[in-house]
Amino acid sequence: MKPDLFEAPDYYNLDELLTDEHKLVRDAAREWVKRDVTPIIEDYAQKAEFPTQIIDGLAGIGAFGPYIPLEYGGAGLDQISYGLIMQEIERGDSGVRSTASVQSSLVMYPIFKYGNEAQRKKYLPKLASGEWMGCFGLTEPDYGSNPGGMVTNFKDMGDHYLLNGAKMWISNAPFAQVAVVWAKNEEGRIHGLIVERGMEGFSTPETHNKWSLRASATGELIFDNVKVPKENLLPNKSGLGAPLGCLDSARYGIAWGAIGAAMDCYDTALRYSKERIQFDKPIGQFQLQQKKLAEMITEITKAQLLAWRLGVLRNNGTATSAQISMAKRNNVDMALKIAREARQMLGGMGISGEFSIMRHMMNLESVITYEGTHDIHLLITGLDVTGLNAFK
Ligand code: TGC
Ligand code: FAD
Repeated sequence: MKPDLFEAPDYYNLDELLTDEHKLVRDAAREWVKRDVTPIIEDYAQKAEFPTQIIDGLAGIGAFGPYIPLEYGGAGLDQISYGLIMQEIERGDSGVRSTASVQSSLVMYPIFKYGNEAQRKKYLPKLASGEWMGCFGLTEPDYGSNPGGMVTNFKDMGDHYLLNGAKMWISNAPFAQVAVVWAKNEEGRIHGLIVERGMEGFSTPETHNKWSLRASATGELIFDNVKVPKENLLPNKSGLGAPLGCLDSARYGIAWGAIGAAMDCYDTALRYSKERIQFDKPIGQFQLQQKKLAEMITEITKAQLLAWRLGVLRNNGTATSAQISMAKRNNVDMALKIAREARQMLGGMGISGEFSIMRHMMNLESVITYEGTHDIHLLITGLDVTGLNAFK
């Protein structure tokens, strides 16, 4: 891996829209990624292993529960700071951002929002410090885009619940101590349950042979007559809207994160275009390469504006789920297209682990699929503007 010379593009002086706190938080995350993530991440991606040694650093930059109040161990920051942290982490690697997204928005958020005070006090501080890692089980082998059809279920046995079923494609599953699991009760109503490693009948086999998000651990969650204590049910919200509410928060973070991956690809291609000589000229002097770079910086700038405005709406508490879908869809697609173009600009070197581009490109194939596929988010926008539901 080459030295990390990353310089963040800010074509429209968007820093002027940020507060001093935003910039402080962003710069701390940027420095940490340069020091502790980019020097090692290619090796971990190559060997398909999550670098557990970065967990303390992620906690240190406030990546675990950035917007969770300080009294529960969170960083007590606003939504734009949260977005900027995700952007910087994904500049390093989407898989590392996945680990942070899941911990914050899919594990800490539901415990904070739908849990009771005892659950908040028991789990949130340990999750914020990284002492415990969490995962989120919604997707099942036969229910991905349509999670409402899930078959994982629990029965009331008087003094405990009995949980049966299986989840797949679960980020952090192989090492998580805590799983927030969505399952149906006997009336078919979806509830969240906190399942802990060590409960009898609960296992988390790892998913191997991924060509994407290789530095993130993915696995299954298997529940074979797991006895879950009654106090582990999240009491304050049920129905499909409960897990989908968590996804709103995670999808928002991804809209920012994707900008980080795109910025890294653009910055790498820009630098390469000035250094690589062909036909006695830097390749950046050829109009075809300039077109690619000009389009990349235009799309990054548009995505930055979209994410910033969405952050303002989130801070005001007025962002709709459909607005979040639009930003997730647009920004991930933008990043994936930039990664593909940037890879071509590096020629043969574009496929090498000497540079980050191919890794970003492969990672983004997962990012455009998880948290709602590109198609699903388009249909959410379609429903929002027409009032006509393509899912029913
Ligand atoms: P539908 O009938 O539309 O809605 C059911 C109930 O949910 C409410 N709702 C929402 N609530 C909060 N936030 C949202 N975004 C919401 N969207 C819908 C809705 O109002 C309704 O409430 P109520 O009270 O009337 O019951 O549901 P549907 O079955 O038609 O499905 C809609 C659809 C397709 C949009 C939804 O199911 C969907 O988003 N599917 C995509 C599934 C998905 O995103 N899975 C992600 C799994 S987690 C993951 O990928 C983590 S990767 C993490 C990482 O590594 O970073
Ligand atoms: P399907 O739902 O089977 O979709 C297949 C294709 O059909 C897609 O192109 C889709 O867009 C299309 N399609 C589906 N429905 C429609 C429709 N109505 N109209 C038009 N086209 C449609 N899940 C979790 O719960 N927790 C996690 O931590 C998690 N982490 C993940 C990590 C990775 C690396 C990956 C790859 C996935 C992860 N997921 C996780 C699962 C992810 O959310 C699902 O893969 C995703 O929601 C899509 O579901 P599916 O794979 O079953 O695809």
